Amino acid sequence: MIKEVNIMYVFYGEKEVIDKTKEAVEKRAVDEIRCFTYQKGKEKNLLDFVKKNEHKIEIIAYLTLNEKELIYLSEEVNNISSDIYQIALVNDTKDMEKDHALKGVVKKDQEILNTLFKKIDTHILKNKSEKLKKAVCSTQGNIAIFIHDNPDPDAIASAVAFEEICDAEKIESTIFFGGSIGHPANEIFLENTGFDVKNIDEDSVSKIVDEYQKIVFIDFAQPGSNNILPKNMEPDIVIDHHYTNKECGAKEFQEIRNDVGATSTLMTKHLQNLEISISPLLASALLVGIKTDTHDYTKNISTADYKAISYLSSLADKDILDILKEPSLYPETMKSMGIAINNRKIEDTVLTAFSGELDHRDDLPQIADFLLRERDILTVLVYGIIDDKIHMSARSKDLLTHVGKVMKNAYSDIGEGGGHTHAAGGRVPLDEFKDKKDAIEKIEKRFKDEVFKK
Ligand SMILES: [Mn+2]
Repeated sequence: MIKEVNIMYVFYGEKEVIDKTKEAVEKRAVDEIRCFTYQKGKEKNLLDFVKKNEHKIEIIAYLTLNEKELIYLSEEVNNISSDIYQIALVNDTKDMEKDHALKGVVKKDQEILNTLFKKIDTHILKNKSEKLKKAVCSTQGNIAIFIHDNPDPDAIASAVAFEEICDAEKIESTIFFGGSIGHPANEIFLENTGFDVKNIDEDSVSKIVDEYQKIVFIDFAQPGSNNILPKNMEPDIVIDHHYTNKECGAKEFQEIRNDVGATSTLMTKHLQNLEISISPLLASALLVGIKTDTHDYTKNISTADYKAISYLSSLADKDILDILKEPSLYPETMKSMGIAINNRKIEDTVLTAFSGELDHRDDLPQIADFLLRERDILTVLVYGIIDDKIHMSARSKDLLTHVGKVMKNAYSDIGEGGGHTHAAGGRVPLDEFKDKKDAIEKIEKRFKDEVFKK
């Protein structure tokens, strides 16, 4: 198992500080937090704990201890292991800075917790990158980097960033994914970047797992769901930003941070910490990764993402970025868009449009996004025929309309419908209707009835 990051708090009295600290630390990038009440005369218990768990403890933060206790404990801990990062809240930093055992001191009456955590964060992130490098370096062969099925710019750019770390350490690596490339925008991203990622089928997975010495998961953590790997696969390294309550069982290194918007943010930080240069192409690709995963910087975006964006912006190439940001559209998508524009019907702020027979299901959201840009339009439904079904995509910027609920209420009795507040989808089998004309009428009526019901 990998060495855990533990923060151990030694505290003494002042309950309010402790509660606040616990709250703040829970949002942090630490895997485990232990809190200890310091009691006078019981120092030995604490030190025994440190001795026993020495290999697991990375950080000790001392809160609300007096200076004498602090100096004594930090020196004793330092004797046990000088690798433990010790940090303390103190009344006066001047006296404490002389002390060698403490690596960081923060004056108590300053913006205490923020400063304390900034120091802890910096330490954790730097250390994380070093640990990642070690896990890469110790490879006795090749590394297989897996990304999820139908990979998006975030997964692709992050995997390429991981490859850069392998290259820097002269370790051979290959990027693999299953399924298809899916969304046309992702296919175009791949074409335009020219990144080398290999599409594989299930039959070749076991061969790859045998041949490669280390297995890396990028932008996903659970084998067997939305990726080509078998459920029982144990990865060596995992880097992801999706929330999970399951243990992914990484053997050497794992970083699962759902407090950031994209894996690209995590990879940018690692490249930065390890002083690996980022090419204009990769910087542009990582920027697009953050942009798409945060829905144009509106969803789950954090300070860490903004920091990565500002770092990458100075390295990216404007022309490449323009191409990657606004990927060109397929001729078939343009054709369907034209049909939808001609067929659009507007009632109040609601636009509905039939886009004919479609080649790709993924055309619909792109057409819906485009139609939502028409002046005075707040809600859009676009639908088209693929094989024996009507597929639909809906969008809304009307604050009173939850378009996911609209789709669910309008269609779940004859097909499927659902989604989020602003974006949703659905499908209904064609044989629910008499003919195409009947289908068009009923699909639109059901949608409008639901939207106007509010
Ligand atoms: Mn992602």
